[in-house]
Amino acid sequence: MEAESLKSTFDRDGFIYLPAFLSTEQIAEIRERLDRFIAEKSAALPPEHIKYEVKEDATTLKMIQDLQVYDPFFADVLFTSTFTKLAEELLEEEVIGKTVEYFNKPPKIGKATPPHQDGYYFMLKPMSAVTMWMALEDVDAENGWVSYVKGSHKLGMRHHAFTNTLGFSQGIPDFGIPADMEKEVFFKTKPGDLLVHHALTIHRASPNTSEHRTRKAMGLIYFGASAAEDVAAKAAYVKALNQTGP
Ligand SMILES: O=C(O)CCC(=O)C(=O)O
Repeated sequence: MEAESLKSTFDRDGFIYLPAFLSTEQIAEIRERLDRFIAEKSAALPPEHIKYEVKEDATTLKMIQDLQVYDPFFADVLFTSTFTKLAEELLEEEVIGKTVEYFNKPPKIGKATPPHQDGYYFMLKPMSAVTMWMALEDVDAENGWVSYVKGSHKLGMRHHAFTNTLGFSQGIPDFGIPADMEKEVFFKTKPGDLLVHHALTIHRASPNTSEHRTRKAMGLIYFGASAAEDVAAKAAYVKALNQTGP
């Protein structure tokens, strides 16, 4: 897809789907680096950067955040890559790479990702930010595919409330109204396929109901250089957190 039409699709739908954005070899390298990172470094990570479906059970690893802080390979992926260039094209400004994440949904117990808008966590003004989601293996309805509500980025921020999902503490409680369901698009992805969404696009992911398949993906977040912290939104969020308790 030409840069021009990528941008117009992104503006219209709030997301783009780029099949085979990375080659089989590139995905094999990322997976190998991740496996090595998990084997050698994950035990020493602070709890805010690593989460398990079952506490202290390493076989149920669900999420690692800020990989770029701990491993120069992932710093390169975030800062000096085609991902950065793509983020700049979509946001039409310089971008700041914020984080590289690893998402897994372990077989049978990998929970659904609640419907949410990343911007609710980001709290930016203007809301100039994109999230990228790269499939590291086959992902479909059985093991936790990602879905987007087409055009939802144009409708502002929906009400969010606390969820019980570790790593995704905020969700849209009234998700599921006809306007959501009619516009929801699910993505069956192969290793190397890339999804990119705007910070206001409503999205979620299904649970992993398979017996044996994992569901591995890499996430990247970029903020536009113009995006500043929305101090009022942040203060309201912190107040809500304090009222609800830990
Ligand atoms: O992989 C998932 O389950 C969800 C990822 C997600 O919410 C995101 O990339 O913003």
